Amino acid sequence: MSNKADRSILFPKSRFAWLWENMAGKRGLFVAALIGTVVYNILQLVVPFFSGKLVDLFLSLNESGETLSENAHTFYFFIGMMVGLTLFRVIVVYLTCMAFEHVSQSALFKIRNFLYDKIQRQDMKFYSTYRTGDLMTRVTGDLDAVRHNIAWVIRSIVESFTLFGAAAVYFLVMDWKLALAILVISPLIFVIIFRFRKTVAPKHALLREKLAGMNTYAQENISGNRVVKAFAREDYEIAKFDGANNDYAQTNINTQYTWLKFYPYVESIANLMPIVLLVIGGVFIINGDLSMGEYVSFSGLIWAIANPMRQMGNIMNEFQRFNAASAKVMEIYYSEPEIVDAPDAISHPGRFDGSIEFDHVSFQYEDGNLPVLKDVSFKARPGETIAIIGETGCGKTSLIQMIPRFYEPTSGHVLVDGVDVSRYKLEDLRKNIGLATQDVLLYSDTIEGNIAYGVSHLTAQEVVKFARYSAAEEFILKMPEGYDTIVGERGVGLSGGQKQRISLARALAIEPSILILDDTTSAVDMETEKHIQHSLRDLDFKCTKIIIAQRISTTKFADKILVLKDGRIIEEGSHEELVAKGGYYRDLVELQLGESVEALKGSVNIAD
Ligand code: DUT
Ligand code: MG
Repeated sequence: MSNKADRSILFPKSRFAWLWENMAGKRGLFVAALIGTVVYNILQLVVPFFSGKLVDLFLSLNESGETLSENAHTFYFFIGMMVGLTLFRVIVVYLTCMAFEHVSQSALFKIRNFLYDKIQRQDMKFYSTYRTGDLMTRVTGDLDAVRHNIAWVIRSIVESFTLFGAAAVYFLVMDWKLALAILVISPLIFVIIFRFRKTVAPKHALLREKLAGMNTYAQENISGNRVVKAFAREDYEIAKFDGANNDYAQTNINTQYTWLKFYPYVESIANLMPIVLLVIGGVFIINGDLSMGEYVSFSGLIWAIANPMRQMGNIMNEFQRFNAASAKVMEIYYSEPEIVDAPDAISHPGRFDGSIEFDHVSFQYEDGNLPVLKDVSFKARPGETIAIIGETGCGKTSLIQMIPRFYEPTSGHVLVDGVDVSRYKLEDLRKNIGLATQDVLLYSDTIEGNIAYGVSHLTAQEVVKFARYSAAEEFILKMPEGYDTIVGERGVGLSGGQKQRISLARALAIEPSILILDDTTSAVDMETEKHIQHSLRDLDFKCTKIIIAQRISTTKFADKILVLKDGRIIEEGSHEELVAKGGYYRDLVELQLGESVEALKGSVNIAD
């Protein structure tokens, strides 16, 4: 919480400078809309002005004994002005509304695209920091509060100040003594509004957190629906969401009620004005200091002083909502991924040879308190297959994530083709690495589209080739529409092993110089796995393979096996060497193959 507050201080621009920046291209229109707002609010004063003139005209007729028809042109002039200017005002109001809407939508569009771009380009740390529901809130609700600020809040502020200012000037010009008597009350409003702002600001910040929390619940539940169903926890989840929803509603009510505490004071002050006018204005008329017409103008305009004051609470409320929301949006807007291209990054558009070296690599997650990798060193020559094995949580996934530079070592270096990976352009490096992750995610697309994800120009024959490599062809052809079958959100409709095979085909399809498979065959049967092993050895492109596996049948054929324990390499060598050595790996072989060590020794021909 505190570091987020710190971050808001670090924004390189103020909120309004930021809005202005994002109005680029529409700034002229925005300024025109602001001027329009000033104009139509000044015009609001015109009708009461001419009513006053009319009243004075009638009264002067009474006194001079002239008839209205003798003064018809003045009468029609006043009426004509009132009608004409009112029509003009309506047109200006219409155009300004359109302009504000246009500018705000355009800024919204711009910021939203920018944010999406930003989010796409973030590093792994970002994704483990921000919850999906929270990010979704930022690009939807928060952004709408920002838009609302342009379309309504800024406009209302200008409107209120113009009305108030114009009315005040008009009053002062007409009769400064009466004007002062009325206006002297208004500064009180600012004291109240200021206190209101202090009370309501933290409530809006809280409200915004509650909204994000509720969205996170909803998002997690909807994407995790299968777990909910499996554990028959629907009622529990519904209750949990109800709780969050209720909490949000209560906070919302509480925030809205805040104004109610201040409202009576503001309303009393606003209502005091007509009374002052009545009393003091009456005295002025009696003394002959004020004409009846002027009195009518005054009373016809008293709302122009009182309403902006009443409106202040609303505006302040919305402004605080904007404040809370814009801080959230700007936090993402100005966030920078830590893992980026070095200023003098090496361009390497072609293939890599594929040699990999870990040079005393240690690593710890920023939010973790224990090192995950400790002094890991090994080498893979181009085209070699390295298998990594080790108990769950020992750091296998963390290790391979250093190669495409998803994370950076806390100390030590990861080298590809003899160059530290941090020296390459990220895109060049990653384009050369085919990765099938442990947690398979398929897009809502056809099977063909999923396989060709990394290479959009892949031909149908090539898609089939890679599906064959990954032993996926057989089941794909059995699907209702073969390669054109749409696999649903997160691959619903496919078995775990089927998803893994599509993910393997997707990784192979980019013909990477380095192929990384993180437990990719864990869910396929032995027979299928054998097929995959076979094709991996006979790929028609050269490729270094790093294979994380739990099965001896997978690791057996590797050029080198690394046994990882608690982030350290405890054994390293070929299958035969490790079996002969007798350690963790041999125990594992025994466990999995159920053979005696003696028999094993015989089968692999290792002389003691
Ligand atoms: N860890 C974190 N933060 C993360 C990911 C992992 O602190 O974002 C911790 C959990 C674990 C250690 O790092 O204690 C190693 O995790 P890793 O995922 O590398 O383990 P693994 O060997 O891949 O385990 P598994 O076989 O279960 O996939
Ligand atoms: Mg893992």
